[in-house]
Amino acid sequence: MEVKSAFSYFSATQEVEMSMVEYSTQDGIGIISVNNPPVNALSIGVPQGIIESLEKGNADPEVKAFVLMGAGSTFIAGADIREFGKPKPPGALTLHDLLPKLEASKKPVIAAVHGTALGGGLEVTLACHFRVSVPSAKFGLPEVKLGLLPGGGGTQRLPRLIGVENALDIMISGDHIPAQKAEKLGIVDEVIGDDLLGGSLDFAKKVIEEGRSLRVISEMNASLKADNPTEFFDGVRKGLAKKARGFLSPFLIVDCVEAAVKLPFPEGSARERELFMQCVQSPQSKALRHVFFAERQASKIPDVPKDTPVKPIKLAGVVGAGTMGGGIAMNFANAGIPVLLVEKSAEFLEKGIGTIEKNYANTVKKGRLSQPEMDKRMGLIRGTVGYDDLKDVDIVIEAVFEDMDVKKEVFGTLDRICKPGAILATNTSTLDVNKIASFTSRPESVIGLHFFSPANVMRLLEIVRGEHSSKETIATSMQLARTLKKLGVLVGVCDGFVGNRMLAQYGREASFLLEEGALPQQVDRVLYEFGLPMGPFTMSDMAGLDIGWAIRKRRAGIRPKDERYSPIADKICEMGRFGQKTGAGYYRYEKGDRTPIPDPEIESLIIKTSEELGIERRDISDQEILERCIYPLINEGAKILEEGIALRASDIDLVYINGYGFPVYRGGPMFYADQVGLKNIYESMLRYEEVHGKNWTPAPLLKRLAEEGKGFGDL
Ligand code: 3H9
Repeated sequence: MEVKSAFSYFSATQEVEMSMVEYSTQDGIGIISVNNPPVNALSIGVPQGIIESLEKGNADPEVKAFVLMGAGSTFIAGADIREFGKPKPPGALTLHDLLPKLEASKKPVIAAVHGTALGGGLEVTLACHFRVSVPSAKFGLPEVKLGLLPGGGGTQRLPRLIGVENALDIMISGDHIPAQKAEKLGIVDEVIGDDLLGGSLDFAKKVIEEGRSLRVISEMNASLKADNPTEFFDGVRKGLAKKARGFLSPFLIVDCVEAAVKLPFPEGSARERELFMQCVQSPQSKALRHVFFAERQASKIPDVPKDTPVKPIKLAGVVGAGTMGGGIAMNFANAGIPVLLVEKSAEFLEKGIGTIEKNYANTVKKGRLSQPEMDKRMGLIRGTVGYDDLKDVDIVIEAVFEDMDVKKEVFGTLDRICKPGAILATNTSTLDVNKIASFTSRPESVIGLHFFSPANVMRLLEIVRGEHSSKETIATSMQLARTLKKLGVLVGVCDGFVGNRMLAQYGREASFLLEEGALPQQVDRVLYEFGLPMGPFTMSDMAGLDIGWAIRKRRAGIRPKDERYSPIADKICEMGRFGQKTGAGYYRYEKGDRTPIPDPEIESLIIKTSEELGIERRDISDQEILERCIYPLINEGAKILEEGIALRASDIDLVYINGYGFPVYRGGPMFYADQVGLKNIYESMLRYEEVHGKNWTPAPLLKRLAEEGKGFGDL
């Protein structure tokens, strides 16, 4: 393929020439190739490059059609997310300049997709007259995941092409659609073979030879007919109310599609642009864009370079077939990796495997897994009593009782039995990984892999780096997280690591609020309205109060005498109320129903406790509840950062969003703190410190940043 010309974009500051769009011709077809690695985003310069190529081809009588494609590994993966909110250089042409030019081309434009056509990338294809793709291509409008809506005509063109309901599904879910489904829906005209260029040139020749008329989607209105659009869209909004609670953009997507149905294309498009701007400027979109980049950043470990050797994991072992162990084993089976599940007795093993089977069967019942797939996964899990079979595993994850003596025995045995180089991981959520490593002769192979319950569902994996964990062990664990479709975040050793250490602060203040005048339902309501799936007391009832009680009893002897301690949870446990599983905890529950019902008995218990403690109950504002619960998280996060337990503030955000339900649209506690302003938080903390003492002493890092007028994002 002869490259005849290249569009060049000169960066004013860097004086660097970049060929972002290449134009060439072959057999009378103009080939426009976007070359903007890594994902061919529509950065400044790309729309202009495509426009100039179109103009060149339209002026060339030899050229009869165009193929628009991506160079490298993908088609266009959307707008350049880094450019949102930044000023455009004067005169820079945008997607909005490009799209009408594509549609208006007198010569057919065929989008040829490989990799992913996402967001603005898919919107570019919708302005082309035809779309073809290789079988492995994927399509989607994932803007919603960034707190945005498809702002390049997607909300107006996609419903015209595939109908309102299908288009809404794609835009509201943000899911990637495989080529075959895209063809069935009518997004793709033809799935060509694996030869992207050859196949798309053949398709273009067919279009020319058959004299096919150009399909201009903005002029196709047939799919938009609806009997009672107002009722239909209200129904969609109602359906979203719970699913998308707290989110802005899914509802604005519905508004845009309603505009597509009710207004002519130009007016619908104007509405889309207006609502897109509202999204881009919203704190939610800023937060979600922060999370997008945070997730990519988390995989980068400064002292573990990308080329660190990674051990292949072909066979895994899990010690302990309880709830956690079983869930962890399912992760391996789901990823197609055979796994040995070890228990100390046949009875425990049978019970554990039975639970796994039941879990899979439920998923099959819900239609989310096929029976043959379930059988395949069950076939990958082999139960065994005793440790001998673990001699061949590449990694073993211990998920036994949280007791150092038990861990000592298990790790001593694993050290003896497992082959050299095998990774010995612990799923501990509370114990010292360095101490556990010291029970082996190979501390370099020991690491913490802290899964969250239910382990087969929760996306977070805290990867706890021990003092001696080798780079290879860390790199392999990070890679394993990706294989298991988890979000791996590297943390250091301390009590509770990142997540549970922060949670402890949150739970502590919530219980003090009860003593001072609040009731569980008030605290829970405030945090629910903030965006958490549930407040701390509903959460405790769900998780079970007995586990925390046992830990508190164990630690009673070592608790400092001057530390404020709330006895309310202990008193509730003493009544035999362990939460949902006993039908009562902070709330009461009707049989077979998980709805928490405020209980006068608990109310009296709380009021009586305040009396006993000599605390005069007062009205506590929602704002105080929010600050008292969230600011300690932030303060602890600052300490965690300072101690180097987390590599970056955004890692802490990911832990708290993915492990503890912090609303993703608030970007995590540290991002949220920057939005509130560290100075404001610091000053509030000082006020609370005056009343409540040293629990509220601001972390030195928080103090420094507040005084310097900076945020965690500036670190
Ligand atoms: C949009 O299009 C709005 C329009 O409707 C309207 C406009 C008016 N921009 O994920 P990876 C970077 S909104 C800038 O590790 P993978 C990413 O940060 C957009 N950068 O690779 C990373 O950088 P680094 C709608 C981007 O192979 C590198 O590329 N589109 C963008 O696992 C590799 O990324 C989307 O939301 C971008 N658009 O997955 C798609 N995309 O190396 C977002 C990626 O410095 N992107 N980067 O860490 C994705 O979903 C995945 O990146 C993709 C590749 C599936 C494409």
